[in-house]
Amino acid sequence: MHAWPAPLVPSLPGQGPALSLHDTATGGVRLTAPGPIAQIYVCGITPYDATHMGHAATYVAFDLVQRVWLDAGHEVHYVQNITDVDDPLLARALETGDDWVALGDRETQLFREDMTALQVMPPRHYIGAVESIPAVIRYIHQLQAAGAVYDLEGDLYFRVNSDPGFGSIAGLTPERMIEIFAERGGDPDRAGKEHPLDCLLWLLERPGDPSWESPFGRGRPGWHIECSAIALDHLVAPIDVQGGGSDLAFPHHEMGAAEAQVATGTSPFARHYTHAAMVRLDGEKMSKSRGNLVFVSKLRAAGIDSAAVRLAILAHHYRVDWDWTSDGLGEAQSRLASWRLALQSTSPAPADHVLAEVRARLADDLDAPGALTAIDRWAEATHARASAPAASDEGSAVLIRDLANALLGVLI
Ligand code: 5CA
Ligand code: ZN
Repeated sequence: MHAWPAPLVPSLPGQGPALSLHDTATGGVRLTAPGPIAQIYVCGITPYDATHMGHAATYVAFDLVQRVWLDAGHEVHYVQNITDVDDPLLARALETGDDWVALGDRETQLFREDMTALQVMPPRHYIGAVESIPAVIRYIHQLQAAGAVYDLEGDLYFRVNSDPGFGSIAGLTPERMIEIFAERGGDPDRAGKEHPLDCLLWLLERPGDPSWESPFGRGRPGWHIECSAIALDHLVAPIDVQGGGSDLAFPHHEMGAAEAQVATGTSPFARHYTHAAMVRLDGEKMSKSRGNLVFVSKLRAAGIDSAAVRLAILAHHYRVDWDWTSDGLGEAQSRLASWRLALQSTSPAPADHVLAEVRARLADDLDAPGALTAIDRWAEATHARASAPAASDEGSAVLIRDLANALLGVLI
């Protein structure tokens, strides 16, 4: 699939520091240590509805990872999937009478437009589940060769315990794993499974469902193997970061990593498993299944500046759950107006230390709120000069504009 156009990223003087990032598996913040090429895989959308603020916040968080790495001098290989065939997409198409392909194409295109408006840098490879079926088949063969697969009435299951590391990412008790697996698309109670947590690799054709030819019979891939196969097909394990929202830590990332580790014999699959917090509306997780959604495209259609939407997201640390509110958007709009006014000042305050501060804040586990505060202070100092003009520092306004754009993706 094609991704979306890359925003222009201005170059900044010097180089940023190495990025420290939270890792769910170890429960702490650690330095990322990519080679010249940093490798990241971030789980993409299931395109049965438009991009909501929760999706936007997750992709903005990982966009910061890409921007900080680029600023630190790395080349970044970023891969993202589109779950363009899966139960929720097929169910929605059935409900609305849409063709499931047309529905997926339409929502994926809207997502591209939303990401473009939000200045999210595109992945280098943007890969659909359907187009990755040959890769899925290859990795299922590798899992079979490792003795990690069994057949249940034509469906193929992965033995999660064939990976000795299974369970070490989310760190849940067996009871919690089974509970959450059932809530998030799993089938712990299916009769005949060797272990309740074993997960589907290949689902034999069901009447009315789309299906593809394979050596295992006509059918379609399971969810977790889709992401493992796409990641392994375009990146080299171990990758630096596996990312997504916190709702993916278990079972998706746990099971996907186990599959990748058994298929390649390389462990870990990722050095960091990093998860963005959940965005809520009125205290409830924003989710397509609940329907409590604020769409990026609706805000755009209402004429809201996407830079303000991005600032409203960045005002929250990516690891703290938060509520989307119109007050929060209003604050972001005021902040943007204040920054824009300061940029037009005839005597902007000095800015060299702001670059160092924004870099330091972002490199410290993506402290975007701290980075915004550093620019706020510069804007306040500039506003204060308006009443008591000081020697002008014209280059500083250009530097602020460029660093807000390059590091935060905010077009002032
Ligand atoms: N296609 C799968 C991943 S392979 C999927 O989870 N799709 S999704 O459309 O449901 O979600 C896309 C991304 O947005 C995922 O990383 C998910 O964790 C994240 N996400 C979903 N809801 C929220 C929310 N309310 N807040 C923050 N992130 C969210
Ligand atoms: Zn995924």
